Amino acid sequence: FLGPNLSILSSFQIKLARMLMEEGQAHLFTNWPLPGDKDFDKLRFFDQVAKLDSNYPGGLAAYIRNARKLLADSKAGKNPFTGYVPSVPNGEKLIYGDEKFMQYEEAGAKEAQHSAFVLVAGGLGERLGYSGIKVALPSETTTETSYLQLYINTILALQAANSKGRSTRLRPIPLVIMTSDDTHRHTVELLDNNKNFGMLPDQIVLLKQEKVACLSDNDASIAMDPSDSFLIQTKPHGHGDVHNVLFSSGLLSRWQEVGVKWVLFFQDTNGLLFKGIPASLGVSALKDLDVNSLAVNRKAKEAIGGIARLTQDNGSEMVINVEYNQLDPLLRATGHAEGDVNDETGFSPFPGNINQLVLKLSSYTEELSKTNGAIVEFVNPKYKDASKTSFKSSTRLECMMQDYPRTLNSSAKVGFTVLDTWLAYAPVKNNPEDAAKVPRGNPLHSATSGEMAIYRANCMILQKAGVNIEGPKIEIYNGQETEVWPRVVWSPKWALTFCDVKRKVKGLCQISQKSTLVLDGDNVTLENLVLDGALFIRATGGSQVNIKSMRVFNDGWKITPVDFADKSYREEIRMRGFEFQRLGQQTLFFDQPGECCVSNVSM
Ligand code: UPG
Repeated sequence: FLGPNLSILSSFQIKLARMLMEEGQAHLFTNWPLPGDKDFDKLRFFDQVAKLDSNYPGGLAAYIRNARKLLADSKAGKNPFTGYVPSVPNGEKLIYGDEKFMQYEEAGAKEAQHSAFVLVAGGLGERLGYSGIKVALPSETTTETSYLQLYINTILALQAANSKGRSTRLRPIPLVIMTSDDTHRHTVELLDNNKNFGMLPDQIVLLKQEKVACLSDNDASIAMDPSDSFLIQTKPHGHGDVHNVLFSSGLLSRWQEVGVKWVLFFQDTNGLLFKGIPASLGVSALKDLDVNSLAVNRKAKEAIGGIARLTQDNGSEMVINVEYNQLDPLLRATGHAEGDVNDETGFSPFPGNINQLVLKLSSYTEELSKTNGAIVEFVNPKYKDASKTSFKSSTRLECMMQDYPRTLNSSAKVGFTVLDTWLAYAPVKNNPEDAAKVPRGNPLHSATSGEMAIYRANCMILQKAGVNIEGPKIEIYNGQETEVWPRVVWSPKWALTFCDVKRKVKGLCQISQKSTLVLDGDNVTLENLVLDGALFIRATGGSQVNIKSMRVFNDGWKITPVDFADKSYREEIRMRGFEFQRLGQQTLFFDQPGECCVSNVSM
């Protein structure tokens, strides 16, 4: 079939060509020019085939076969959950700040030292439409801490908390970031320009996911790029790639050797994510779970997956995420005529998957060794018509990281932990225009709501610790109605758990609505602080600061609206619809070791 072209190919390339022929891909070679003509392009083609082959568990042949099967199922109208009946599963529901919560937090904060963290950050964030990478966005604009910096600061703070009082240095907690062609270079630059935000160079590993071949028909014929007849068209395979890239990197076995027990997966923009992690890790550890998915209450039909128990006729069952577009039809098809609806609590009975997973490393490694890093995939072709014989545009296989438990056998301990939404989940996914259209009462998931959620969570935590906080104002930014609480931000060094907060806030503290409070440093305690304005406290270099009976009054940082369309503002500000006007502030900076008490001061 390649005729005289065989002479320009290596034996490996000939093997790849044979494989493609055997897998029904002869169309790729029709009209290949004679040797001497476009030889460089032909080799370029085989380089790409070799890459696609090596990046997929089982190689390109396995990809084509899996695609053919999934395309046939899709044509026949079989969904992955055909034959399963959904019901509401039992999981651990935590109430922030109660005894049980604090026990789990204490256990989890310690377990963090035996964990590895994995951030999936290969997504383009098309719905958000931000021109940069999402992890570089400020999580809030009071301190301008980016998401990546916040995540790294928190992991370092967990490490520091575990090292306290020990004579030997503990092993650095590893962080893996999965990038893609769309995000890799910018992620490297962000880390380089900021000296890894304080992490050691070998503490962070970047693993890049690769795209997969596009398919043009139900026979899984590989599609060529319309603008380059020697380039296979490719598209992202989804965040589920994280399991394959981790498995192939060899990191899992290295982690096991050095005593890592848990792997925590998380996503690119959730400023609250680490607030629920210690307690959830505690749940995994104390219940010895193989899989623990973090979840929040979810409005029916909200665009986050629902966690459901799925039972088959033969009694076998699994607890798994069912994507929001599948849950409603599945319920309707199994006797729930109304589909996914809110119950008397005002939420769907199926908790919302926030895609933060805690996996037990030993069983995770064992399972991926069986599958060679592969997890369950799906295909979602857009058909031209009801005959389902041709597609509007090429398709490809996809996979989602939360589908990992689908191949586990029934003896695996798969659970989930439900946390309060205000505490644990505020992603930034929607652009201002789309967020403004979200029906009232449903989460906006915009840069505006993502930032305001951080202030709200911190205020609510302080309230639970006994601080008197003036309630929020309702304001509209970028057409989105939002609760504006006092802008309270603390660095992870100041507090990682509710216990930390309770230890550091004493007496009668009061914070007015117009206030901004930023706390940075692991040894700052507040006692009888009255704040009506902006106050920044930073303690470094071993200083131990006790603020006692301090009253701070100034004009503070005023929030002023910014129009999304006003290009005179930078994008990060425009997209949230407000900025701070710094009218007045008090800054206290301590950098000398030893105790320092600020008492009976009014400023
Ligand atoms: N991502 C990758 N590679 C990809 C695609 C995405 O790394 O090929 C990353 C992305 O950067 C982000 C994460 O994966 O960090 C999730 O992507 P996103 O587009 O935000 O996810 P959704 O499609 O909104 O949904 C996921 C889960 C869903 C869950 C929701 C919670 O599929 O079940 O409810 O996240 O935020």
